[in-house]
Amino acid sequence: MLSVETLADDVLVPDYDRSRLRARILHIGFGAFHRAHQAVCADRLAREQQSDWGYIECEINLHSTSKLVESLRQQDHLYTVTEMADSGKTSRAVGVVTAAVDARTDGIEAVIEAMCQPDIAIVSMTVTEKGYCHHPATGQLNLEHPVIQHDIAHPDAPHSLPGVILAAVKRRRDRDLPPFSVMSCDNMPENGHVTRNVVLQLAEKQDAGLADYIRHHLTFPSTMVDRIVPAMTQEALDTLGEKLGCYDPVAVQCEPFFQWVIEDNFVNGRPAWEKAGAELVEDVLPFEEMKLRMLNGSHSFLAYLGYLAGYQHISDCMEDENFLRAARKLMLAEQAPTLRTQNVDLVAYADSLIARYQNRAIKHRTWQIASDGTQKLPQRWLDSIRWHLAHNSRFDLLALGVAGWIRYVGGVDEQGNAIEINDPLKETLAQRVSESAEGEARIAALLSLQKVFGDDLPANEQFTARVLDFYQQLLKSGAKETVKQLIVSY
Ligand code: NAI
Ligand code: CS2
Repeated sequence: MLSVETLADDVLVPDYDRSRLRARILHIGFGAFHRAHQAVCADRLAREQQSDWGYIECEINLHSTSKLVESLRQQDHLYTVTEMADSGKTSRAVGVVTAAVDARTDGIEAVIEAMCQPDIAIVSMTVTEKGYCHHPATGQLNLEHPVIQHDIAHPDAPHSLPGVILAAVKRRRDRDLPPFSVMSCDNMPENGHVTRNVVLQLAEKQDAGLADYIRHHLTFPSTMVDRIVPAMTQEALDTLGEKLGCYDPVAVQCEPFFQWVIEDNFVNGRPAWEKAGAELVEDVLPFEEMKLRMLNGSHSFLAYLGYLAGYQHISDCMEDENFLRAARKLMLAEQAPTLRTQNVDLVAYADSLIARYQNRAIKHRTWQIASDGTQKLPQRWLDSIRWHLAHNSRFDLLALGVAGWIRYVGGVDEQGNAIEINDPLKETLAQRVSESAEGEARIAALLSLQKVFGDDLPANEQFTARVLDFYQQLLKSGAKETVKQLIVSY
């Protein structure tokens, strides 16, 4: 357990008066990313700007087995973040969390009540793409989703993110409390619009008056978030404990890089995030698109092809010259032309991404990034593919990515070992794989997943033929050779 007294001397500890903090932000999803990103920003503000913006951390995921909230409470809501560079490591204990609630142990009612504390001005979240219960291809709420069906029937005891937000908004309205802003920090294009959409669509099913209130009183600022934060392993926690001077079960490790672009649209105040490295802008979309397509798009490419090639981590992929060149080419030749970004040097951006991927001090598993592909592919690859089809331009690396994903969700690697597929549509994927013959039929079975590929892409022969070509090559020559053959002639 972490305690300030036993922390090593080189760990930065909160030097501000923690009792001055007011819990004004409630965050849903106490995952690795939030701990290393938004919470660190608030910690810097408290330390350097005497900010009093504190956090209540909440978990609403009833299927999780995580004991993080329990551990956090046991250590006075303190935990450490360690920035890892090839040149060295720096650790800090984050002190801005004032309380934590877990719906599994405390009940969802405790979460809703926490959201109704009068001081709460912002509800933010990192719940992964699937937490929004939307159709990834359209951004619309998935009304057939079991938790959404549950929340339509039980609005006062919700299980989903949109349901929990609605229950809190309703209660605050009925108690005449000021509204809060709702800020998504997940990797989705226009994440604020997606959140607003799912919340409003659920409200329409529950209480049209509430939907109207939300339209008039709440805002849903969009954000672009960036910092590579790999999932912790037991081994990483143990090794880190030696450096920290005590074992911290809530610890995270991350790269030194930090970027946060926020749409400046808050109804009830906000911290001065710009004083701790964030950018407040009118329109986040160009930033989100650039990051999602160039960073996340190349990440997913490396995840599927790299995993198949036997590379465990992103930094291992970077040691294969063909993979490095393929990732950079994908960014610059196939993603950059599709962007609306202005006044950004995209070549410099691509080079900075490659340098970040080469950081061997962080162990970012290809398997981790490969998870939830059905939720990630539309914004990372498929919109760009549509752009190329409309402009009649080359999209070979994107098509190879899709072929790699299909090969990956086939569930067996190039050595014949089972792949552990992690995806909310896992059963559907497995069924389509088992009911289709290897080759053309497999491609057709997976590309016809309308929730992911829409109606247009499966019907486009140029697209399906390209994917099939690469898929056959992957079966014949394997991922390493296929990437090599494509990149040497590109
Ligand atoms: P994590 O696995 O450590 O945490 C995921 C969090 O989401 C947990 O709190 C979990 O309980 C919650 N969650 C999962 N499914 C949910 C559901 N259906 N309903 C409600 N809550 C649910 O993952 P991590 O690393 O914190 O990443 C979370 C998200 O943050 C990513 O999906 C991405 O959108 C964003 N992000 C992550 C980065 C990273 O490098 N890890 C960087 C940039 C953004
Ligand atoms: C990764 C991202 O897991 C993934 O899908 O591509 O989480 C990536 O690490 C972050 O977006 C970097 O900011």
